Amino acid sequence: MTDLALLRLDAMMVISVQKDLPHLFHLAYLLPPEDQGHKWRKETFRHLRDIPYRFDQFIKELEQEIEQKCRLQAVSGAEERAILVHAGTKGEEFAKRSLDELERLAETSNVQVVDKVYQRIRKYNPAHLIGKGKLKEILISGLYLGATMVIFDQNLTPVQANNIARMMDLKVIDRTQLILDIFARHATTKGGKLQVELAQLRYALPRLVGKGTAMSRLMGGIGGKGPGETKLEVDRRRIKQRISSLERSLKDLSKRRFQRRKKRKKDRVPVLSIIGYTNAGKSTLLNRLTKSSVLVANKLFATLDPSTRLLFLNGKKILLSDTVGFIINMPADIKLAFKATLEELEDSCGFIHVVDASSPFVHEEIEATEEILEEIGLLDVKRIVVLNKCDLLDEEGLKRIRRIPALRVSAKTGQGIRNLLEEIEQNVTSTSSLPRIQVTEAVI
Ligand SMILES: Nc1nc2c(ncn2[C@@H]2O[C@H](COP(=O)(O)OP(=O)(O)OP(=O)(O)O)[C@@H](O)[C@H]2O)c(=O)[nH]1
Ligand SMILES: [Mg+2]
Repeated sequence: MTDLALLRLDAMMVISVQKDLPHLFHLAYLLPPEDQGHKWRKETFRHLRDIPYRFDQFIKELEQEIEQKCRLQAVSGAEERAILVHAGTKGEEFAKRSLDELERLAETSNVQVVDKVYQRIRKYNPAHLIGKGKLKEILISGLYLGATMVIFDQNLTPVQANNIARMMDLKVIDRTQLILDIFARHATTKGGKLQVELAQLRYALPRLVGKGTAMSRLMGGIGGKGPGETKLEVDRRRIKQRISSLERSLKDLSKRRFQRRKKRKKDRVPVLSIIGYTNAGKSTLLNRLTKSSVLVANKLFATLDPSTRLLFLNGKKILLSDTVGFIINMPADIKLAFKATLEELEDSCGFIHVVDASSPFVHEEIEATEEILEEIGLLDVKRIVVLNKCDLLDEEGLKRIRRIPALRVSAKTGQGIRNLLEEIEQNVTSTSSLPRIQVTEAVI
């Protein structure tokens, strides 16, 4: 069946032979895509004359039907067409949510999603994550839908990634690589770019097993972006050298940031960091509070480089710092790309935790943010929780957030901002006099 798909054959026939004579005729062909249906059919006949089709006509009709059902409107500007795959243990609702988020991530990276596949599994297969049968199915529907890549919601080990890429004949990436790709697109400062490149190379290194096609399929990135085809064709040694040199440059930058923060500390200007789930409206809130114009976009991970703005509150100076958003299942390798943000967080006397009140997953998003804070040891930092986008709430939304103890605001309309400013003022007065964390030099 894989050959049928990979070799672009209309049909295949296997004739078994017994005592030098044809015995059975097995005919296999691909079926037009149906939602839950089978992707292929196999029929067995005793005699050739039993085959009830006129072959040329049969194939022509089949091809027409396949083409009709597959004709998807290509999204203009999309660089790739991808099938998303979630293989999980947590049930359908979780999978659906996670796939929706993966789709938003893909779209942010200019990838058109042509299909989403969910497979419930009890145990991950160490060699290729999910069963070979399912992979073949994905491969065939990829062919139908003109997919150019498969994106796995689960992170793949180097072994899994290589095996799957070999089987698929399509580009194969995972969630981490997708997020790193977005980071690479969105980073603007020198430091941000270096950090993302370092994270990409560290992720790529154990996955480079040779110079075969499997490698370029794994490493090509989206539309050839990412670490870049040529860069990845250099051998492991050169990558390792590049990693060391990136680490050195980043250390220098980190030192400089450290000096800047030390000075800030000396000036005793308190820093409040605006944190929260990606796309919650952190940058919009920063702009609203400080009348500035930091980039705002309806995209995941629009902000990648922390930017700091000064806020005057009744003559008092406060620094507000915009940060990179968090996401559920933040892969460990991504955290490297967050270095500057993490340093900024460690230095803050408090956080403004912005929550998208209009998200159907508002509770999960709060939880994800708190989990990450706990992981990086900053859960005890004083937080002002702000439910943003309240202008978008309908009745159901209002019900959902009823019990969340937080300020209700809209960074867009300005609703509730006065209350927030008061809250900030009170908090900063009570905390800024006791610097929370000793500034220490960060090590990469
Ligand atoms: N309706 C409404 N939209 C908002 C509000 N605040 C932000 N938005 C929109 O939400 C989207 C994301 O806003 P950003 O400020 O970029 O969000 P962010 O949290 O900085 O996102 P990242 O930097 O990508 O993590 C943009 O399209 C904003 O216009 C609000 O109060 N109401
Ligand atoms: Mg932002």
